[in-house]
Amino acid sequence: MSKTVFVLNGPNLNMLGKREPGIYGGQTLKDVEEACIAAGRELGLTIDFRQSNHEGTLIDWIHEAGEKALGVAINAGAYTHTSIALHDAIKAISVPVVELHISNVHAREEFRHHSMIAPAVKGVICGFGTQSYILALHALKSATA
Ligand code: CA2
Repeated sequence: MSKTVFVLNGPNLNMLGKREPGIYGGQTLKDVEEACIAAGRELGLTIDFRQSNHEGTLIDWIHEAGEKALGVAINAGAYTHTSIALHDAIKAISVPVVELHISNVHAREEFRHHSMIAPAVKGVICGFGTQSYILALHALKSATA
């Protein structure tokens, strides 16, 4: 059985650590990737970490994960709040998907309070800074044990 977990990142997350450190912290996406790989090693998971600014690419990767991954942790960025297509892609695969956010979206603007993908995922983690990624990996590990 595959031990690979896809960690997918949506639009603008390539800017992490370069802008808005007050909201998203000072770590770059590369730092987050390294932390996920290290946590994955502890959990016995291989991490396939990716980022795209394009909705269709994220959808292709979700389909790919459905074929070859144990599960998916996804920070869909602003597509979280808009994308029926991402919702449908998650519904189309049978491996568990954990939605995650660095910030507490519920403590921010009203338009961030609703997630289009939340009804399609196993569970949601938000508000723990970049530690949300590590918590999502732990959640996936227990969801697949
Ligand atoms: O808190 C999160 O992880 C979000 O998914 C981040 C998204 C936002 O649209 C969601 O509502 C919550 C934004 C990602 C953009 O990241 C940036 C990082 C640094 C500078 C600019 C953007």
